Amino acid sequence: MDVFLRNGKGMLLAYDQGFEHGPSKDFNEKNIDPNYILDIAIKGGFTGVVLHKGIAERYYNGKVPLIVKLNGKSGLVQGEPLSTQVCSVETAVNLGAKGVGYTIYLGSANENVMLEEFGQIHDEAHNEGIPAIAWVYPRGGAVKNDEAPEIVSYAARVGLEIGADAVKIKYTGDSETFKWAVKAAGVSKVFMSGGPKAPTDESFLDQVRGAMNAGATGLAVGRNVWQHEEPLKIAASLQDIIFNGRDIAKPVQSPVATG
Ligand code: FBP
Repeated sequence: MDVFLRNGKGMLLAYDQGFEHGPSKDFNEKNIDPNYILDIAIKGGFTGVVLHKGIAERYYNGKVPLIVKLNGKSGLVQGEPLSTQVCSVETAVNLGAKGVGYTIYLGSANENVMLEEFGQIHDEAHNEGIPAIAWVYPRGGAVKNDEAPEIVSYAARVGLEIGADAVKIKYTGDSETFKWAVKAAGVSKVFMSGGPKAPTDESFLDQVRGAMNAGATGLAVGRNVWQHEEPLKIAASLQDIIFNGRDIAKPVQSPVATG
């Protein structure tokens, strides 16, 4: 994971929501353009950018280390979630990827398909000498609350057990419970997932402080940055927390739901 870290910490910019959510509710005139996001990735000091192959192929400029997302599903589908592979490790590497990402909907009736596919891409990625990063999102009828500490720590643990070099998990709402998730992840590096845009900058930054205080390696964020009116301003605050540890020891006053 070193290629995605600065002083052992990482800040990844995720831009796969056009596929996952569609080009309406998340997007505006500016952030619908992939060039806008790549510019934020560079100027905002991100240590990695996450793209699907179609955008990587046509827009990626090589300036920030690339993670190609290997699976995806649209937001149109109903029922137990299943996200299957849409890009090979080989194609990702040819596009310049220094890592690959894959989402597993843990707890879904279809989790077996995703766990099996991740096992394959993990081996292929390691044969290419690049990390395999698992987005482990508990979801489906069996999962009542995907931010409950015991569910998030379960996701983190599965990340370790399937060999993920890094695991991307939701915040539990407070630093104390997130510490257990980080412990459960063992040597798999933990990245907190951003989630929908928080009501205020401070409420989002508090979540990030809480995650870093708990020992997370960093943050993988999309909407809270590129939906922001001043993305570089929020990115600067994030850098200060993630790389400089600014105020991470400050107790997080009230748990903030990530939505
Ligand atoms: P955000 O910071 O915008 O939440 O992005 C992180 C991410 O994991 C994306 O990679 C992915 O598209 C999205 O969240 C999935 O969102 P949802 O939880 O709604 O499926």
